[in-house]
Amino acid sequence: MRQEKIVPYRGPAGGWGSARAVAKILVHEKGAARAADVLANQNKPGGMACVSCAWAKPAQPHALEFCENGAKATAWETTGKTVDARFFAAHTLAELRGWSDHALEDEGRLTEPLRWDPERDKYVPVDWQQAFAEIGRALDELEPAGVVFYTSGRASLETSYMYQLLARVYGNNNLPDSSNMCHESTSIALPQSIGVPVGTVTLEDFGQTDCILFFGQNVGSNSPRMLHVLQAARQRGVPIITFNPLRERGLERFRNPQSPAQMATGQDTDISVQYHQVRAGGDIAALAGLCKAVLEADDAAAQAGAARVVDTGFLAEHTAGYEAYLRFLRETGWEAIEHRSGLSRKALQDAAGVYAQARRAIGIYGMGLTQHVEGVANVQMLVNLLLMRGNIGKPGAGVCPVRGRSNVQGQRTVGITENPELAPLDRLAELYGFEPPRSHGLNTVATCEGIIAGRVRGFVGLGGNFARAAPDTGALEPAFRRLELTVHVATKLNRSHLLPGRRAYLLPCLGRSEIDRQASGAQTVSVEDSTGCIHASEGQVEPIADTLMSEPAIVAGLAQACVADRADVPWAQWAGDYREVRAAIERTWPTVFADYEQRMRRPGGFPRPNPARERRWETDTGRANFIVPPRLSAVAAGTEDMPDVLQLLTLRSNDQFNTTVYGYEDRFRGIVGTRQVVLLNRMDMQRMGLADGDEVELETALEDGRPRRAGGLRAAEYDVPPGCCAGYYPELNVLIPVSHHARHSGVPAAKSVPVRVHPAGR
Ligand SMILES: Nc1nc2c(c(=O)[nH]1)N[C@H]1C(S)=C(S)[C@@H](COP(=O)(O)OP(=O)(O)OC[C@H]3O[C@@H](n4cnc5c(=O)[nH]c(N)nc54)[C@H](O)[C@@H]3O)O[C@H]1N2
Ligand SMILES: Nc1nc2c(c(=O)[nH]1)N[C@H]1C(S)=C(S)[C@@H](COP(=O)(O)OP(=O)(O)OC[C@H]3O[C@@H](n4cnc5c(=O)[nH]c(N)nc54)[C@H](O)[C@@H]3O)O[C@H]1N2
Ligand SMILES: [Mo]
Repeated sequence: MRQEKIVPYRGPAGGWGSARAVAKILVHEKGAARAADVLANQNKPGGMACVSCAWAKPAQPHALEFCENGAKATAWETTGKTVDARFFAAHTLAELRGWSDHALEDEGRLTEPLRWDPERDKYVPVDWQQAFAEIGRALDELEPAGVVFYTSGRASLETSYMYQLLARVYGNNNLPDSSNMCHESTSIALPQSIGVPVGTVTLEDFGQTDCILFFGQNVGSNSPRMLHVLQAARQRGVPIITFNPLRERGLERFRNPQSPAQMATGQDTDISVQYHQVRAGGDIAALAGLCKAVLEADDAAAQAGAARVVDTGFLAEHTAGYEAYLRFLRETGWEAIEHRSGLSRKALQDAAGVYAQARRAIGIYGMGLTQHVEGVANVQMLVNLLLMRGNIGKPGAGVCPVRGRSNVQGQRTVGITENPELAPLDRLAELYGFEPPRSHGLNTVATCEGIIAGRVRGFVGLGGNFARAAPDTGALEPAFRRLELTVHVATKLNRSHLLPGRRAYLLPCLGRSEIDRQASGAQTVSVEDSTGCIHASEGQVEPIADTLMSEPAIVAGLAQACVADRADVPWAQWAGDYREVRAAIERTWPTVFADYEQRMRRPGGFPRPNPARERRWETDTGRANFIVPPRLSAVAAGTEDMPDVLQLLTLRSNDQFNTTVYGYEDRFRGIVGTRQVVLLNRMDMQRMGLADGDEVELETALEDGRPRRAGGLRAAEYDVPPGCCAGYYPELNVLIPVSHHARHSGVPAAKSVPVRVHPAGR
């Protein structure tokens, strides 16, 4: 039994706790030497681009350019532990389905290609070529419209390019990806507002900014290397203002583990100068309040004949829709703003006052904005605030979505999308002599619906843990088992692999940390970071088993087995030399990838073109658009004011990477030994007659005829705003209906799930 403990953590982010956590996982994974070889060059030229988060890799790296969680991710991948045929001979899938996410992956790296034997309910070894041939035949028998090709945002640009081409030659645009559960709200919101699908901030901007606004991103756990630029900004006196329902430690205080002085003296850097505990889904209102306060200050300045607070020159020359937006601000009362945001007028005016004094400001955000029913409007409201003072397209300013998986942004750049309008289909037709499908494909939500309804018959997954990361896992898991074909390419065993279709294959691949030798020698791959810079990445250690194949080789193997004669694609040649794939990518997008092979090796990589940075607006109006939000709340309409309903936000701990649970120490939140918790406000607990430690059950408060419940949870009093509660992802995904997702982007609304809390047994 693990010891469970929930006590407030008083230390900083970073510090000795961070150093100890790294040491602990290196020992646990029995691969410390392998990990050390990778870590020495992690995120540096000639090294490996970290497989954890997508934060920028600086041209001048620190001596150790990795963080606690980057080290964990590397140790996880370079582990000395392996699972082979013996393991699978000993366990049925039914038995393994009873294991925890942690226990499954903790067995170590997958080493042999496997096929499910339905008679014995076990995975048995299969020869690689045999597996490809069988999968090829199975795909051939299925209707292309009913097969999906999922990717999790880790696969390289080279693999992703080959994979989208495989899907399109096979005959569909069914390319759901992890981005559909993540920053898709960004990819929909930003093109409408500023004409680019990505952020406009680079690392240099952090050195020139005067103010940083932080919305719903947990930097201390999810992008810790970013703490270095934040610390440097704080040391220059730059104010950081945070909006987050939880008081996340990385946003409060940081002790740099790489600074001997800070470590020895125990001196921390305060990160946020103001911390506003906005209600879950309250950001549209909070941002409306900030904009309204800026407008009121501007009105006063205009009346007094003083310098204006808004950037009138920028507004006139570069924006559209400002008049309508002003009307919206004037019509929206402070009372509604306070009620919906949970923040006082005074608090919002204080924050706006700091913002209004800064000449250059950056707006950073993460899942706290994107994963709501009005996630797209959330992002557009942040842009509205920035536009009022001309904070887009000048040094030291801009919008900064912090992407999740290490190449999730890049996958879209090379054609992983279900939207045919975003893919260069004509160019693909011309280059490879086939007729690409023109109809819209399935995104993640449509894939879930299709699997549950039985319309989707085949699932091919390039990485990830779809059945666990997606919403409505209670309905999705049994539906997965009714599929005709499931194929997973993976490094470690996870729950999705235990839900076999009638025919099921599990194909083990090399990790990015491993040396990838092909016909032309050791290969390099490339990835795009959160700031739009494209970098080379090289494997550093010998593969854990010589039976593994690389992801490009597996994609080529699948393609040759089922679509070889349908297009003029040199699959085998590409798998033998990834420079050829890069040349093909460059031919497909000559401007973005000009001189790809040389430029990706430059320290800091090379930036993709970003017109908004230069104030060229590729929008419908040719200008940056102010967009009025449809409502003042981002949560599901009608659930805002239901008396017994709380808005549940699902969280990552500091000891997990998405569905990969490294351990049970959410150190910065002081939650140890358990993930089965619901964090509740003291007032809500009193109202419901709950005591700290009581066992409770959560029930989804959206009616569609299907009850959704999660039990065995421990109620814990915690500093969350009244009306909100929090618990862990993926355990609570059973509570999220597939239909509960962001409008326009389809991102599951995992940060505001309306729930009721029931004491156990009631
Ligand atoms: N170590 C580690 N690193 C990771 C990951 C990981 O799991 N582990 N995952 C990677 C991936 S794929 C992603 S997408 C990113 C995710 O990184 P983040 O974007 O940080 O995502 P989360 O941790 O889900 O939640 C973000 C924060 O949003 C806050 N929040 C919740 N609801 C609201 C709201 O309504 N308004 C506001 N303002 N804030 C809110 C939460 O309290 C939390 O602090 O991290 C990446 N990096
Ligand atoms: N409730 C709730 N749900 C969420 C979220 C949330 O905040 N709340 N967050 C969403 C977000 S932001 C995301 S990005 C998704 C994540 O969804 P996914 O990307 O699908 O899930 P991961 O847990 O990141 O996938 C882990 C698996 O990837 C495989 N893997 C690891 N490395 C490699 C590799 O190099 N190659 C291959 N082929 N496989 C590899 C391993 O087998 C491992 O088990 O979840 C989403 N779901
Ligand atoms: Mo993500």
